[in-house]
Amino acid sequence: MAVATIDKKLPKDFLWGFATAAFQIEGSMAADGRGPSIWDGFAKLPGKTQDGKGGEVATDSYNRWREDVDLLASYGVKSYRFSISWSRIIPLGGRDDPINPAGIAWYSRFIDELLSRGITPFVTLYHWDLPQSLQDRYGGWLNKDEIVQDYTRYAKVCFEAFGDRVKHWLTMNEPWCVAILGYGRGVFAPGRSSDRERSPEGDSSTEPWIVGHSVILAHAHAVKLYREEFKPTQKGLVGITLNGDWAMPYDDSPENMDAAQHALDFAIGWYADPIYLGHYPPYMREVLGARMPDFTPEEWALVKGSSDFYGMNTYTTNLCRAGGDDEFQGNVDYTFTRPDGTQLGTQAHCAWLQDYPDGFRSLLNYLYKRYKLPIYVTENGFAVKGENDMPIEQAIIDTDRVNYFTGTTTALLGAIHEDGVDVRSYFPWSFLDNFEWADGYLTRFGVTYVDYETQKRYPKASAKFLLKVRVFVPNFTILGFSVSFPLYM
Ligand code: GBH
Repeated sequence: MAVATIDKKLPKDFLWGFATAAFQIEGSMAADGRGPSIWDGFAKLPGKTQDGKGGEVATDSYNRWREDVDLLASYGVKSYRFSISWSRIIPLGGRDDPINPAGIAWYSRFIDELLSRGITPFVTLYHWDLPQSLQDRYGGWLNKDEIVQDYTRYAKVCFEAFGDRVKHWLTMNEPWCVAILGYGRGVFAPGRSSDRERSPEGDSSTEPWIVGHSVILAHAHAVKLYREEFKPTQKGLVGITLNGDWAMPYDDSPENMDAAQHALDFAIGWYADPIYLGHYPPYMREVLGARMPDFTPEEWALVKGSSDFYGMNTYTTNLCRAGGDDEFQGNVDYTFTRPDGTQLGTQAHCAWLQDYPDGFRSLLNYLYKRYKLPIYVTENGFAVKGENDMPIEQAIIDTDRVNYFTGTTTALLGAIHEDGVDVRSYFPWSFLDNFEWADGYLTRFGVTYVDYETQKRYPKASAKFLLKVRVFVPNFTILGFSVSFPLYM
């Protein structure tokens, strides 16, 4: 590990804090006039979540918001990334549907509370919880013309209501997941897929690409609106955040070197190339042909340059081998097992996640070189294997997560100070253990342990690691346990 970088701190105006999303923490699905979202019903269908549980209670943050802000403040964060629930603001979702003043009032008060504690709100407009009524009326993201207008109106209502205080906006969280997991694999709401055991309808060969297309356009229209009508007075930044993990060739054979780039094209380039460079990755067109919807020249003009920064969510690194028939990964095979049989890193609770900090640094370099914009890291995190089965006092000594964050923050400092990458924020996922989508509550990503019986919050050892990176606190105590970070001593 690059120990030499640890005497350098994060830049002074660097935004760091923790991230969450509305559906994963709020609960109170019927409170104050909220309308249903596509995740409300989907999570309750048999077999959709591992524990059969949905978002009814989650971490009860709709009620416990004061306590949550107190806890955030105690962690010393500068910023907090959260999302707004569309169906709390416009319960039926559509451009002619009524606005819900109670929903606006809730977020408004929450934002005021953050600001009064010196915490900068970093707001996601769409983190997967589409109003159910838009799905029912016209198929949600499948219907480009309708959804673009409805989403843009929702964004407008938010800019109007909160933009005097919110200066960092994310239009969308991880459109790859919206399209591929929602309409390809069918594991996320609305759960459409060609797999008839999973879904009564859907076409995984066409729908994900249509959905991705709609998401890009909706994003671009909202950004245009912000820049024209709000930015001149509100002076904020607006962008999109994309998921994407580093792709490393399995070995140095030419086909596996190509495979790594193909993986990046399908995971990241699908969205980032249009938005930052103004074209689709040629390899995607080659694989998808006419299934890839194109933009008109007017649309291309709107899409290109439609993000003020690169929003980066990243968790792991995949070793990439040519071949396989997983089109959603660009027909690239992923593994964590090196040719010599060793593992890339520490295995997380989720099969898709291993700890590999060098990959985080490589990805930062790749994105900065290719897209040439400041990078905001808006998610990064780790779920400790078996954490949910441990007694609380053991779970909160989350050594694998501390190691993970030690690695990524060291890589972050290296990228900033040694490689010259312009990184402006770092938001570990997540502030709290929460509703982990198809995993239900069995997978815990939080730096705060949530006891779902009592809703009591317990800071884990990882909770204050960033404060340490910033000011080098030698060690600290949580619930009577002394926690130390050897790397920084
Ligand atoms: C983030 O996605 C989400 O933004 C956040 O809401 C979530 O809680 C957090 O991660 C932790 O999971 O094996 O084909 O199903 C992370 C990006 C991309 C990671 C898809 C899991 C699984 C691919 N995710 N990936 S697949």
